[in-house]
Amino acid sequence: MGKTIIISNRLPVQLQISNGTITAIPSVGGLATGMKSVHSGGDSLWIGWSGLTDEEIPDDIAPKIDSALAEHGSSKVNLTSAEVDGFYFGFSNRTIWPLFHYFLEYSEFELKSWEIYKAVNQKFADAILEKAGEDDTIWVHDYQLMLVPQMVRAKRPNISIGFFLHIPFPSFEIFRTLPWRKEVLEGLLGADLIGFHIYDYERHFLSSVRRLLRLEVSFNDIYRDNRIIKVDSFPMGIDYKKFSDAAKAHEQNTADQQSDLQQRLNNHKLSTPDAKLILSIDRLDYSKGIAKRLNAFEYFLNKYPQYKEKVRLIILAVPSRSNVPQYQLLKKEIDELVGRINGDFSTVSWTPIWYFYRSLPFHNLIDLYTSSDIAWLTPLRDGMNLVAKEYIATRTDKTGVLILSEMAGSANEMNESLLINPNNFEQIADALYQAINMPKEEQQERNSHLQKRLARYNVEQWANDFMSSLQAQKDRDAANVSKKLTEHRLNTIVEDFSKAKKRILFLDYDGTLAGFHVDPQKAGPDKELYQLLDALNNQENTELYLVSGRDKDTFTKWFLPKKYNMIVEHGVWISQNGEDFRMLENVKNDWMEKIRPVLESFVDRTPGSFIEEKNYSLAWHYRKTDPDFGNLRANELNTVLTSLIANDDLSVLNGNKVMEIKSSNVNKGRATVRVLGEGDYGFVFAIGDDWTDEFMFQELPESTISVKVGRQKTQAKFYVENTKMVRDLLKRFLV
Ligand code: GDG
Repeated sequence: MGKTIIISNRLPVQLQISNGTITAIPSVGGLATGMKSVHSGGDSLWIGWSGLTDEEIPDDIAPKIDSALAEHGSSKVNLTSAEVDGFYFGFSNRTIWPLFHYFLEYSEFELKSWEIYKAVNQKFADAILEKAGEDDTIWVHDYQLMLVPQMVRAKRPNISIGFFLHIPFPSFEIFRTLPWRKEVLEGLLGADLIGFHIYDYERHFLSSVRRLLRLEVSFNDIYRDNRIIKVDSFPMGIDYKKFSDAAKAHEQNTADQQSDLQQRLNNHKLSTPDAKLILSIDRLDYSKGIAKRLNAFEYFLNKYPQYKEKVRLIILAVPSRSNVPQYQLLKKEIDELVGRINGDFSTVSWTPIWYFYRSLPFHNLIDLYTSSDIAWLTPLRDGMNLVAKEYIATRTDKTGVLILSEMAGSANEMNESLLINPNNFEQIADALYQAINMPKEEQQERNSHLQKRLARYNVEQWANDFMSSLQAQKDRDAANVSKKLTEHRLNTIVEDFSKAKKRILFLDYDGTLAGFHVDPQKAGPDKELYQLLDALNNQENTELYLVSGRDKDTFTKWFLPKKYNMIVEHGVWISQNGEDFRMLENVKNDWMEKIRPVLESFVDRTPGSFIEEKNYSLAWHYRKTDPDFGNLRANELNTVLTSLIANDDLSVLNGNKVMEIKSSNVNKGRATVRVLGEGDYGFVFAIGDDWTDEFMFQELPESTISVKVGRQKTQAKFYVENTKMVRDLLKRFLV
């Protein structure tokens, strides 16, 4: 069992330097807590930036930092201040953060910051590579490190890598605007498991992968080269016990144990016993919708003036990224709004808004949560929003109302709260009204459901769930390896090949000998392939057959001069020793008149699709269409054709992004078996990549060495990963 390596931008410890000595204090954030079960003892390591740039660390202190961090199972990545600027304040927070939160207009696409982002990601990857063993499990966190999985994978193809994104993954329409969109996707796809908070982000990600990389996606599995990458949602929880225990302890505090803030809150309650406290806590970030919330509060006071002097809004805005210009502007806007609203509405005994721009210690956070009647959280976009969960966890008597934006990931699991659209002031004002007037019993009823759920799926559960899913992915991988054509198995096959007196090789063309091309007519053989096939064809006692669904004219042009044996159109035609094609099966094609117009109507209505007409079959190709739309249309066509061809001796073959209609008694299996009957072969080999090749794998004799290209469900005995491996394998038959 290897160790677990956690990687995040920041380490879960804060460094303090004073008088030449270093202290590392563990942080108490949600992630650090959640990882406790994963990051414990000597079998785990956390890699990240310490928060101090190289310039800020005096030379004589550097080694001391390493040992201080090592005591907390941590190891640092060194960053210069220029790197922090380009990577963190630049690309991460001026490009990805706004883009992924749908603030397209704030996103800056600067080549220089992208270059620094790449270089810093490489630094993190190198730090992992330096520490990681083959059996280790790597868990990479968040949007600052999206290229790390592939960078590690490139050097350690078999290591287990998980990635979790803490922020939303935006819709394809937003994501596609990023100039480096493919690189980012490819970076992430280095992982074995990619986790998001909610299904919507997962769905957006899969859609981008299919559209931009054109990869095959089946449910939540992505097929890429030789690997299957799993995508799933894991809604992050909180350390429920910590918050509920803190709230319980808080209740027991005697008057002199109470904080100044708590005493102020108590005074407020005493002076206006029927007034409600409304709480809003966020990092000061435009995604959190603080300015809009203030405007909505003003709207509420105007719509329901009876609540003037009866409500008080406490805003805690925690300073964040204050050297990014948008954040400075936002700060100014909020300061002004608070000033104006307080100026407009205050009375001698009442200020509607209490505004704190600072970070408060944990016990003050508990003061606020436990004293507020309503938590009002209205982000415009939020990956999850843990504050909502924390508020509910501190409500020991189950009272309190949560008003939550439906744009927060947590809204998915917190249906019992009052969900609002943060742009709808009318709805927000009414929700505040409802919250103020909600009977206690109803509050308790709603919160008891929420509390049960949050207590069960806490942050530890979340982390364990992710880790076991990553482990399951590793096991699934291992289970598949039994069919992989390993070096050892290949040696035995080559030995059998050499011993056999007569050998026959059935080779599919597209997707096997040559890669796919969006335009099939352009996917002609390359020089290297001709050389390989020539050499195989010239082998003593070896018969080579190209077995393809392609039309005979194309193969005549490409291969007839080479005198390779060929079976085309799935077995309608055969050519041996350079002779012209002759019919292998007696088939008709008069049905085409009926089917062609149907396919044409699909082509007209499905941009990017086209018909390939062969002598005895018709194929509708949809590789170039929008992937979702293409699949939808393929299903539709399937239904139409099934009823149309019911009385004909026809069948529909669903290939790789192609549907082919042809005579039922023609297939590659039947054709190859007929050829096999013409001789006595001691070694039979068949290789192919798609569904139509399965006929060969099924119908050829049991002793056949059958090989599938790509790791998919198959009747073949072995698989190889891609067309390059096919060529390498065939070269082994050259003696
Ligand atoms: C990102 C995603 C996702 C806040 N003020 C103080 C304070 N806090 C603590 C809260 C809470 C945390 O900070 C904030 O977490 P959120 O989830 O609300 O928001 P982000 O910081 O934007 O986090 C977010 C999260 O990652 C996890 O995946 O939910 O969507 O944006 O725990 O309690 N803590 C203290 N003083 C404060 O003044 N001590």
